[in-house]
Amino acid sequence: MTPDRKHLELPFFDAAHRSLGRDVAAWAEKAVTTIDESDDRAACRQWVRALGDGGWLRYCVPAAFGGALPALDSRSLVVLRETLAFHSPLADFAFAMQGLGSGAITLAGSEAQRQRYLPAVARGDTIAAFALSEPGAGSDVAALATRAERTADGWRLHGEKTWISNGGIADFYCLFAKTEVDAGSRGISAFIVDAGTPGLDDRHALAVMSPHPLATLTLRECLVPAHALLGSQGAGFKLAMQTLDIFRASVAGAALGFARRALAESVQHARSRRMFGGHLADFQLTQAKVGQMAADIDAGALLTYRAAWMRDDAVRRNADVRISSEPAMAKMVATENAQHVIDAALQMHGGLGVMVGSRVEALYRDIRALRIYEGATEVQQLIIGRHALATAVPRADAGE
Ligand code: COS
Repeated sequence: MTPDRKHLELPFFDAAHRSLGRDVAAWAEKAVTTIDESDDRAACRQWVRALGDGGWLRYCVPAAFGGALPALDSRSLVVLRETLAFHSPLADFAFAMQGLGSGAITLAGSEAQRQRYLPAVARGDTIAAFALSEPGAGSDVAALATRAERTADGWRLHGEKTWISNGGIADFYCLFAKTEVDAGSRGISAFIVDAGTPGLDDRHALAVMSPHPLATLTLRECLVPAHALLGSQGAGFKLAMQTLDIFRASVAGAALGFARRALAESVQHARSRRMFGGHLADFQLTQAKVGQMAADIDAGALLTYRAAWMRDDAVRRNADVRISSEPAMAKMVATENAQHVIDAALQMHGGLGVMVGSRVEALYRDIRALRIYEGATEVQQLIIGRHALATAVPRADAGE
């Protein structure tokens, strides 16, 4: 099944995005037939290898460190994730984690850290992970409790991280810990922790409804060198937020890929399924449902492409502006709408839709986590609402 690419004609995109969309679609259509996804960990390793060999992971890092473009390009990330997600949620996951897991190094790493980690991520030689969440700190990042204490020649890490994507298969973790306990969000710092560091246990795998590599990490007397500190001490919270600001629009891209696949499956089914002397597609009920699905997808798509374009435009202008509200809107609307679209697709498939192994049944499970990870819908509402309250133009008669 080939994804519709008409949206790439929109003015948010340029010629390079259009050819990227065409090329990755052709590649993914073939690659998906070569990878056995029955074991999610083995499949993710294979996808990272294949994505590296195909050159697609070069979009996860800047050109100076083996990347495809001078800076991370949000629209390319969206196009790639949308297309990969259409074909394989695991391929999308493997791609996305290379970007999210190394994003903090791209943003704040020293020259030595960037040289050491980024080219290998772009080649697919190493697997990256982003370790922020904890049992007691998911949405409330400032509440994280993992401690990093100074030693004579580095840092001692102690605590627990959980729901860490690529946990157990990653070669390194960009990990966030408190360096000052009472300083709230200003007391958090980032570290690069290599897998295999004594005191880091990443073997506790977590099983989830849409299987992908996920684990709890335990840090006990985990000693890392001074040069493992990523960015400045105390700047970890902002670094995590800046990384998420980039990748949230791409989560929306993945949701669009899932939703477009569900719509394509539904259209195919409605045209071929015979019912009451005609086809399912002949009924107004079906036409109305498909109409709603298409409009829901486009609403999410326009917000997603706007968010990605805004960031790329700011990078192009070298403008020092924070773009948080628009990616938050994109992620919230695209993932919530995709859930509705996929639910409608499953309903339209009737009994076939709940058969384990059917495409819409898998999508129904795949989409759910996207409304939670990288900031739940409620967190996005908070970000959007705070921004609207802070930036609203005061009424002339309000006496403000
Ligand atoms: N970029 C740069 N700086 C940012 C920022 C951003 N996107 N967001 C917040 N900051 C800064 C603020 O400006 C503030 O700076 P000062 O201390 O200088 O004033 C500081 O960071 C604290 O910000 P804020 O007060 O908004 O923090 P909160 O504790 O209220 O938390 C939310 C804000 C809830 C939005 C944040 O914790 C969040 O995004 N949570 C979800 C995390 C998430 O996505 N988890 C999933 C993990 S990956 S699967």
